[in-house]
Amino acid sequence: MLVSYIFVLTLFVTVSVADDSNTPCPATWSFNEESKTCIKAFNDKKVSWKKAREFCQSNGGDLVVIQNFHMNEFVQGLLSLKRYWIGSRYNSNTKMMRYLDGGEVTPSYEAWAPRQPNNYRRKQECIEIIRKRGGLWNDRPCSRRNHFVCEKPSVKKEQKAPFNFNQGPCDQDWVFYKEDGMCLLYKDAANRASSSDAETDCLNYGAVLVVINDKKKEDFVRHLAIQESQTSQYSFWINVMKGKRNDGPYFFYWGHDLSSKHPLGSYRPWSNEDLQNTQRHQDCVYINSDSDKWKFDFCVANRSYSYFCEVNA
Ligand SMILES: [Ca+2]
Repeated sequence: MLVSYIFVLTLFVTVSVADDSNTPCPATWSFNEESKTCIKAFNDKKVSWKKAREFCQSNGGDLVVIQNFHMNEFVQGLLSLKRYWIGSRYNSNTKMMRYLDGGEVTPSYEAWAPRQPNNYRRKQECIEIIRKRGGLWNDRPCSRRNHFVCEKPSVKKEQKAPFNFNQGPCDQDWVFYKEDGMCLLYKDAANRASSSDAETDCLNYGAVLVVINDKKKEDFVRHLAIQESQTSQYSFWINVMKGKRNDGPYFFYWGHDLSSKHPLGSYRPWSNEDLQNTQRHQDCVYINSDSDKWKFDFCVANRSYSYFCEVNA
């Protein structure tokens, strides 16, 4: 009886915590309940359909694919200007919709404005949503410039589940990583800095940039970044440096102090294409949120990422 009571209580608390969490989208993106994705209308640039798509992809998503009436209403509600590219194309000859994955199908949902799609001058294949026409669609030449609507995956709740982040013996705002007895401080996107400045900032706490010596710690830190930043775009510096002695081969070591030269452990999931480009003077290392790889970048200059400081508990 006691056991089941505890179970129910635990379940209740877990659900409450999940419901209390913020939207699973970055601050300026809107969560769509039906698609379970984050959606944003970009108002500050007008570009071709292809360029719009590239921009969305560089933000970890793609142009929005509107699947049904409710989603179309939702997207329309995000618009403040006249015309926006969306992520489907339409072939007026075959009456087929081409989606972003390249598949052509008879559309299951369409919201054409009156007398559209008209494939005017036979050059209109991309689809725009028009705010003043109640969110109805028009086919338009892909090379024309429009504002656009991007969509990207939400931060999945289950990504947060495996770890229990708590302060432990650490100071306020720091999170305890029990496995190696470290306290971690997250410096979010608002505090992004070059690797050198990040290192200096950590030194002010008597700390260093976070050391990632195995997959478990990397997972912990990634999930902490996702939770704290509320985004799936969370690249951050780690405490790895690339060095070179005279004309010798490149080597990698912990810490920014070349004299310390603690060699790296065996866990070093480099991006292969990066390893082949070690001549680029990109001597600092960050964890890229778009892949599970470590990548190189310049230590100074204007390369800014989030970062974690860490110090012994
Ligand atoms: Ca048209």
